[in-house]
Amino acid sequence: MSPGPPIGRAAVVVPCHNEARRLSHDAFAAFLRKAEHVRLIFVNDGSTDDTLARLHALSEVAPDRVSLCDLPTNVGKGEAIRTGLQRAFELDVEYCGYWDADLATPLDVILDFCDLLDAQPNTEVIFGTRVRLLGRKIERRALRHYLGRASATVISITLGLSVYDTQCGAKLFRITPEVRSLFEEPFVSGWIFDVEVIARLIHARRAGGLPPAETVIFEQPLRAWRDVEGSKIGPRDYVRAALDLARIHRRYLRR
Ligand SMILES: Nc1nc2c(ncn2[C@@H]2O[C@H](COP(=O)(O)OP(=O)(O)OP(=O)(O)O)[C@@H](O)[C@H]2O)c(=O)[nH]1
Ligand SMILES: [Mg+2]
Repeated sequence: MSPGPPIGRAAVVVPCHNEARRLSHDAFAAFLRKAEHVRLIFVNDGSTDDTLARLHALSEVAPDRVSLCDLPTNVGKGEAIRTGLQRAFELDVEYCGYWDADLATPLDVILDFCDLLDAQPNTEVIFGTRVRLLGRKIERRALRHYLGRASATVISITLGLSVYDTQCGAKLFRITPEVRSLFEEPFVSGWIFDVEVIARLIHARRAGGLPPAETVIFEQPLRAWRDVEGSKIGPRDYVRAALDLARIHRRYLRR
């Protein structure tokens, strides 16, 4: 018997660490009502505030389309997302991804990304990209913008890939064996695990003699993105990111 079309289009993981204050019940509820073919997988990552109670309330909006993973201790964003994606891979959906809980990128963009993957069969990965083009609404603090641009330049050189924005928390993947394999092993990096995902893709494609990573990654400039108060990223994360980048290079990219 043929398996038939998948029952859902996408399952999107939302990592949450102490997000009780920032989590917008109304925005998530409205999206769930509208996007009937999208499932949300919330991962509560050892929060010590009311995040879990807020997530339970949200799951009642659409119990069949909201999953909740509750991790007793904090494992960090990358590992939380990896845990959520393992759950996504078990679902009957075509696409999976992850989205920041602060909704810096509006949820509706998930639907645009689904349409892009539908229209571009060779694309495996869509990255939301914060480019301050005229006519877009990219509201980012100046310091974060310039630090972001400097980091992106160093990351691009290290990866040997001119990727504009690795750190935007809005990404969607086509579920293929290759994409699953990117999330099989724990990450060696922290905050810049997204860079490690790309490095794994580059490494796997080189090892398999496949066309390079840039043939399957598509960066999509966002129409709107806003800096939401309460970011957990601080100066120490930049230092750790530099060390992690060196580790990523040693592990996946040294020829
Ligand atoms: N699971 C988990 N998620 C985290 C952790 N730290 C941050 N996050 C999540 O990562 C997402 C983005 O967090 P932010 O603190 O806004 O950081 P950011 O978006 O990378 O950085 P900004 O550009 O400053 O917004 C949110 O969904 C957070 O809940 C963590 O330790 N564990
Ligand atoms: Mg944020």
